[in-house]
Amino acid sequence: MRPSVDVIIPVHNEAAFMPGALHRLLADIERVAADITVILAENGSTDGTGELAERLAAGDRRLRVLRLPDPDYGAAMRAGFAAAGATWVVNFDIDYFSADFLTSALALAGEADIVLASKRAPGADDRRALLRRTGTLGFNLIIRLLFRSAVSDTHGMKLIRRELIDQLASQVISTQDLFDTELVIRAERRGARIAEVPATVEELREARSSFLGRVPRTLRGLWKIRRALSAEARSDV
Ligand SMILES: Nc1nc2c(ncn2[C@@H]2O[C@H](COP(=O)(O)OP(=O)(O)O)[C@@H](O)[C@H]2O)c(=O)[nH]1
Ligand SMILES: [Mg+2]
Repeated sequence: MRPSVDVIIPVHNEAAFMPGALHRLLADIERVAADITVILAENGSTDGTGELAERLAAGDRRLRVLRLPDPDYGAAMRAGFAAAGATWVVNFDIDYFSADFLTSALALAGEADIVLASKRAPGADDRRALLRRTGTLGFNLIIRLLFRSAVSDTHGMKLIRRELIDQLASQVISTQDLFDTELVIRAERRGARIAEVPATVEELREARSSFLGRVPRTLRGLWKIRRALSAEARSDV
């Protein structure tokens, strides 16, 4: 039987990039042996992304759109996961997705609750600039130290069993891009079965946020996650 998969893509001010990217994505996923619905989770766009997404979805049964008022990556992801009804959910960015990842991840589905696309696993091919690759390495070392995480990359595409995401998504306190990392850390703490597949990463466009500008915000966010997890551990005993 073909597995069912809901692909959640957060989108914010993507009116220029989204139509071409979606066209490619929808063509690529035809090759995947699964019943796939794409859920665009838009919030807070000021460039008409939400209206455009709704127009595109009106002409395509594989597409759904969720819209929320305020720009917030984490809130969009949470809403997307809550709306998912398929056995598996996967999260892609509009500028970073891969049908091949989905195929490899589904092949591991019998033995995993969550499959991560890793930019650092053996066999990965990370074609981004040196600064970004170094940032990914440094970030992962911090995650390992702060949270005793054993995975090689928490940030990127992932396939998650829906029962697991149903339990986890509402617990995640992080907004913005740390949402992904906190989700993976929480999955590890629960003893979820985690698998990694090596990813090929080629940026389809320049990163929109400044790398160095993100560092202090990221460190503050990680500290907040750590405090929250410690407080939860104390209230459990
Ligand atoms: N819904 C929603 N999506 C967002 C928000 N910020 C970023 N995104 C989406 O998240 C994905 C990754 O964002 P991007 O700007 O490429 O981040 P970067 O690659 O980390 O610089 C893209 O699909 C964006 O449209 C937000 O505030 N709300
Ligand atoms: Mg990007």
